[in-house]
Amino acid sequence: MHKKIAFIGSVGCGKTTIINQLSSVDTVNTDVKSSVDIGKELTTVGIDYGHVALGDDISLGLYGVPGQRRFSFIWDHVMDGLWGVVILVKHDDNESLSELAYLIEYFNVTRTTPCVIGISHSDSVDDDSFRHRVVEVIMAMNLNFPVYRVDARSEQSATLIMQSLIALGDVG
Ligand SMILES: Nc1nc2c(ncn2[C@@H]2O[C@H](COP(=O)(O)OP(=O)(O)O)[C@@H](O)[C@H]2O)c(=O)[nH]1
Ligand SMILES: [Mg+2]
Repeated sequence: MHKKIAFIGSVGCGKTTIINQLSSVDTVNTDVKSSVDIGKELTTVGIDYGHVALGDDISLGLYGVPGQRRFSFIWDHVMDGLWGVVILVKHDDNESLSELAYLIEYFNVTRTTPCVIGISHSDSVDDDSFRHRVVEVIMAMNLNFPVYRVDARSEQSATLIMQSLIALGDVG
């Protein structure tokens, strides 16, 4: 059984990083130099793809999609047959927070969708107030998902996200 998981979130929130961290095969990345200033040199124009095997019969396909709305035609491809969603929000980034509701709606995330939210770039932060703001956004949409502070570069965070998602989806 192959399950498709989308990694979504605004530019620079760590989608490419966490997929590289998780994937058991070499990932496919399509980062190129951005033509507009987005605060970092490389941006993903296509999708990132990674893969995780769970035992013999379940595999997870990890699809990272570009954060910018002008690439939403790629989101439509990834949405087809989607099983779960990981949303990354960059810590203390209001733009990233304001994209959250839009992405949840666009990707048709409902109460029954396995979904986990990670707040990235929060590794040196000791304050939970931004996380509470994220929780408020999803509760206002009548949704309730785990919201963790993560470091997308760390194996521990990546594993936490995937294990939560798998538990929510009751896989295995
Ligand atoms: N400190 C820190 N850096 C991160 C974290 N997540 C990503 N980064 C760094 O932020 C940059 C952008 O990450 P990237 O994965 O390309 O973001 P994407 O646009 O969502 O694919 C890279 O230099 C990452 O190493 C995090 O949780 N903490
Ligand atoms: Mg990327």
